[in-house]
Parts: sequence; C-alpha cells; structure tokens
Amino acid sequence: RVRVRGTSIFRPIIYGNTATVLTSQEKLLAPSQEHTHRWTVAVRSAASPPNSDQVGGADDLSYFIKRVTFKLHDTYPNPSRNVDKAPFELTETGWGEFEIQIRITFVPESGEKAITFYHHLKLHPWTATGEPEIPPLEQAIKAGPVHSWQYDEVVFNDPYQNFLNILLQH
Ligand code: SLL
Repeated sequence: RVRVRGTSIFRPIIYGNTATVLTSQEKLLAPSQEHTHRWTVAVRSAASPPNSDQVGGADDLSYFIKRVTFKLHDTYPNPSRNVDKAPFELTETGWGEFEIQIRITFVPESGEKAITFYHHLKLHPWTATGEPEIPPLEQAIKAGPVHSWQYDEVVFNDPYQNFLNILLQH
C-alpha cells in the first residue's frame, strides 16, 4: 500500500433533495394519512449529465463510494437507512422538514475515513423573502417540485496508488 505523496484529487458531488406534494390517491396509499409529501434525498455526481443515474452510467459513484447512510428523523421507522449501491438515494413520504445526516463510506481500497454532511430536507417552496412560509397545498401543487441541492468536493490527499488508479479510470 503506497501513498502518492503530494497528490490531491477530488470528485465533485451534489447532495440534497427533491419533494412533491402527494396526490389524494397517493395520500391514501401512504403509511400515514398525515403525510403530505414524497421526497427523495440523494448523493450524486456533479459531473454527470442529467438523466444518467442508471447503474454503470456517468452518475454511478460506486467506484469510490461503498455506502451512503441517510439518518432520518426519529419519527421514521428504522431511521438509519443504508444504501449500498448506486443510485445513492432514498425516497420516503412525510409531513415535516428536518435535518438529514448523510454519511459517505468509501470503498476499502481507499483507506479513507467516512465523511458526514448535513442537509435540511426541504418540502416547501422557496420564497422571495426567504421567510419560512407554508403555502396551501393547492398552491404548492401548482408550483411543482421543490429542489434543494448543495455542491461539494470530496478531496483525497496523498491517495493510495491503487485507489488513485481507480479514480483515474473513471
Ligand atoms: C417538525 N422538527 O416538527 C420537525 C420534525 C418530522 C417529520 C419533522 C415522519 C413521518 C412518519 C415525518 O414526516 N417526520 O414516519 O410518519 O416539523
């Protein structure tokens, strides 16, 4: 196991969520009648074109990510959810916004420690003033899906030679 000293390599990622209001039919099928939204939280490549999230596609981060753990609010059953293959995302329904802990574990060849991000699950539309304001559901349906994403870079300093090769092959 040889480290390549003085080398630094990064991979651009985005993490965050999309959310939509449940239709009345979807509401009936939800685990609780109090649920108002369906949301997806995800870690994706920032370098990939849209709609390329199929396995083996440009958005398949599994060549360097082994697992993403999404830690949900304690109101959810089994709040710690492991996703062990791409796409690294999780879809749920619910009624409230909360902080999601996103823990990324890297492939064993990397010898890297896991890293943690925090994302505030966003269900309600952005407002011009930034004031939290929950519109009536009818209005939220018209406004369409809500998106909240953050850009970041995962930096590997002095990477192991074999891990560097893996990164450079993708
Ligand atoms: C709030 N502090 O009060 C936040 C907590 C929790 C949201 C929001 C659970 C769904 C279920 C759900 O939506 N929790 O498991 O039934 O707004």
